Amino acid sequence: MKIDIFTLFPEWFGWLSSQRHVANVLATGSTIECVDFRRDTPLTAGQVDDTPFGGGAGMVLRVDVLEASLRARYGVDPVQLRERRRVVALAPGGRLLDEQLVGELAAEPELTLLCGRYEGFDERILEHFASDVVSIGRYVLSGGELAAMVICDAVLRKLPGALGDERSAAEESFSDALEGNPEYPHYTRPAEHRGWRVPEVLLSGHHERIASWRRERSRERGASPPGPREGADSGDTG
Ligand code: 6GU
Repeated sequence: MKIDIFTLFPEWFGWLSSQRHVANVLATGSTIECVDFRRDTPLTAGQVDDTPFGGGAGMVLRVDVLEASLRARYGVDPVQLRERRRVVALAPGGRLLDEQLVGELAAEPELTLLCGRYEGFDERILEHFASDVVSIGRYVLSGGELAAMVICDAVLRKLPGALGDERSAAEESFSDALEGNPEYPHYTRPAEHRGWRVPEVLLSGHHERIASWRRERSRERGASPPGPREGADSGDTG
């Protein structure tokens, strides 16, 4: 998979590329390349943003700047680009990233991620250049870079060679093998710590019982997602 990331902070992605499972995938021929869209701006002094029409706080990324950068990279009108490859703009109000979307993106041979900053993108970028607008949750980050890294992490670990043990991806949370449910609980040695015992079935060596116990726990977790931990301070002072 070839991932291009349009960002004002290309150096941040060096850290991502050095992480073990990402590095493993990059060693198999996948790439993460960053395009600093300040480099291709047609404006003076590296300007990429401007004040919003209608007034208000913050700055907005300009459509002409993104167009120049996409054209310089791909040599085509960016309006046509999204017919050839997914062009994903990262914005807090977009489609929520989930395992389904991660799977869709992981199936693409090439991806383009657009990272906004400031108050966000001029709407015409989303309307005319992006194939998808994606959010990683209903809260506001200072820019799309961390969201782009989340997407890269989640997508690349799906690819062959990312994980040491290929089985780890098959039965992980939200996989088809677990009917889309979260993963079952894991335990390791010691079998008892401060009186907290590992469930007996896991020590039984009985593979079918273990498998069915795990399926049940996974289903339970899917049916009732966690709230605050029992006994933990909720921070609610009433
Ligand atoms: Cl994709 N961008 C920004 N700026 N904030 C976010 C987000 C994206 N997803 C959640 N919050």
